[in-house]
Amino acid sequence: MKTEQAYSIAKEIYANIGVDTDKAIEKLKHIAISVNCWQGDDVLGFLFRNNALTGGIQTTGNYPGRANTPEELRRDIGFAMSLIPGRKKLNLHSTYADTDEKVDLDGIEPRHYESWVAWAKENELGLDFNPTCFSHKMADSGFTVASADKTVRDFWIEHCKRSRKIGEYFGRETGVKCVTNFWFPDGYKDTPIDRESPRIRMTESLDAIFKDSVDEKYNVDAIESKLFGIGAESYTVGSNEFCLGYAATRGKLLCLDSGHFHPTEVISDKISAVLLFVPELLLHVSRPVRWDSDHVVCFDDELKNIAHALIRTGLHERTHIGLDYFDASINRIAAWVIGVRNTQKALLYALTEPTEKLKELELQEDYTSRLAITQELAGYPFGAVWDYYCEMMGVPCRTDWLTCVKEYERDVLSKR
Ligand code: RNT
Ligand code: ZN
Repeated sequence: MKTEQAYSIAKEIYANIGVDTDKAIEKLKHIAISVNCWQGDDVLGFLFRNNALTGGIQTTGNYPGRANTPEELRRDIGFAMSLIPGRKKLNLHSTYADTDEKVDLDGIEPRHYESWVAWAKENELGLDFNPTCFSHKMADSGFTVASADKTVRDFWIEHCKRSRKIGEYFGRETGVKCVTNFWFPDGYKDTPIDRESPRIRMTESLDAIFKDSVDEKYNVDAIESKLFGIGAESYTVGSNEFCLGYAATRGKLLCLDSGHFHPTEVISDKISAVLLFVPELLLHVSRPVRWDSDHVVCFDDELKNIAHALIRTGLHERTHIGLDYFDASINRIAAWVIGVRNTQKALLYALTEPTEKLKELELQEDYTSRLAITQELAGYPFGAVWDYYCEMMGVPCRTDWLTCVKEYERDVLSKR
């Protein structure tokens, strides 16, 4: 059956429960997803190509075809994006600077990212940014801005200050506000005696980083929390409570990474709680498997719950959705396409729910109907709406994109 025919039947089925699928599609079109550049080269970046990945994060696998230069990475991301419908942003780490100059992290400037800005403009993309407080000799002690060593702290403060300026430059140039996200790996492998001093130092460093004002029209800052890292199992300075408290008292965005929470703790329930206290939220959508393993985002229950938490009460309007994973065991382009398309699918799934009706039932304490309807909805022809959306946006339907990725692997990746 033709995609359009299937859609018109699906549209009618949804109309019967008061859901306008055309409207759902129209909304989805405008929700941007920020694509993690680091999936393309296993978080190596270009400034210090030979540095090992540190900071308690890890890429596993050695699938062939990794991008080795900014040009290769742009080509790969551009190709992946051609298979993904709707609005996108590109999320860069500072180490992805594209320059021949020998520059360290405390010396980065907007000009080192000019090629990315030109490329973003050409492709009508917004840009997001991240200081890179890991994979560097100044982070080898396991501490950056919370270090007891002032020289170390000052180095990272300078790096972070410059990162915000680069974010501001991105926003001004692209016309799309940049979110600069601050994540610090600081922590101890074994149980510390003093859990307070590093947190005091991190607070002071953050205040120093944010002292200069940056035009909020162009750049906003987010703070990302974490529970533990590899080699930092016992104590992480930037815990959830620390970051939430900091963001709430300083008017910063909070970044919730779905990979960072205890296996029985999920972020979908945190969204409505924290947005009462911080102005906006940044998500790092990921998939933890037993630890913060950064598996490719799947269309699973938690992803659907995250989408529901955003869409049902309109909180997506105060949330920036970014992805954060790095899987080197499968085709890296497929990894991008699968993760972004799944995220969009989950949003569409939430957009095709008769939410108002369900809210009413909830207030009437008709929990039987609430459960019955949500369970029946799982069997609705949602796939037909998604396929129709892909077709109208001019990107491949269903698994057709995989054929394109296989061709690209044969013609481009396998020759690297
Ligand atoms: C690490 C954080 C952080 C990184 C990226 C590369 O635990 O999730 O966001 O994954 O910045
Ligand atoms: Zn993250």
